[in-house]
Amino acid sequence: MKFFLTMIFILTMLVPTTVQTVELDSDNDGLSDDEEMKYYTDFLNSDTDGDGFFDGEEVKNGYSPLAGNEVKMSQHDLDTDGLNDWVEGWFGSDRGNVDTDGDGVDDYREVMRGYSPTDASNTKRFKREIQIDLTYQHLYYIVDRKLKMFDFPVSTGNPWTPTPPGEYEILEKIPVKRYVAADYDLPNVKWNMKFIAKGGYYIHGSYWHNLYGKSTASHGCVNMRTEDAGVLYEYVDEGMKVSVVGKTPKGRVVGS
Ligand SMILES: [Ca+2]
Ligand SMILES: [Ca+2]
Ligand SMILES: [Ca+2]
Ligand SMILES: [Ca+2]
Repeated sequence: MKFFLTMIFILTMLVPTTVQTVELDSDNDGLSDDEEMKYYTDFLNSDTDGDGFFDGEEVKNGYSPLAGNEVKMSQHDLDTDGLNDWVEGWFGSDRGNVDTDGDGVDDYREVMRGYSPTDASNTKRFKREIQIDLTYQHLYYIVDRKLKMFDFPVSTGNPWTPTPPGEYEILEKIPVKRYVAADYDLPNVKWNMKFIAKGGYYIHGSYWHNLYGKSTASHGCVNMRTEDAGVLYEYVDEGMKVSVVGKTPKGRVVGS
């Protein structure tokens, strides 16, 4: 019996006791001291930016605790690396360091190319896709399924030569191309990204109109401002998914 009780005693000693961790919030503003480090706020000042709202309250409602009144996290970029403070939170990167994982590539560039900004081994990848919205005549560059990292106005195919809705992928990238048909000859067209083989449908820069985001304009290709196409071209890889959604406006103009 004595042996038995001793065994129970020893076993009881081996069971770990639950440790209650209380996160320290020195200035009692709703953000723990640890969290204040992540937001670069003052852990001894409940209202770091002095706009009348507590740091914790601002963060909870999506506002920047650093940038004064009415500035959202998504409108503030502490380290000016191109990823706003909200997106840095999404990826868990350091809001005050342009190269969180120290692999020599900026957080922004990593995210835009589908790499994790917090993983120097670069084994973790994020999905990227291009979505072309015929209804609104816009093109989105989407990272990690949800984040619209780019939103460019475009002009897709006219109602009589529409860009066909569907799921495609980038087949080829060509820096400069000449488009020739019976009724047009367009040389020096920059930043061409082929996405439908049959018929030769491309996303490309265009210099002969300024209807982007307002009206359709093409024989089926997706026209962009040349500078926008150049920015997109930099991050697009062959094999990247392209989805064409929505409906071509019946009367060319958005909303018609
Ligand atoms: Ca605090
Ligand atoms: Ca504040
Ligand atoms: Ca940033
Ligand atoms: Ca990096």
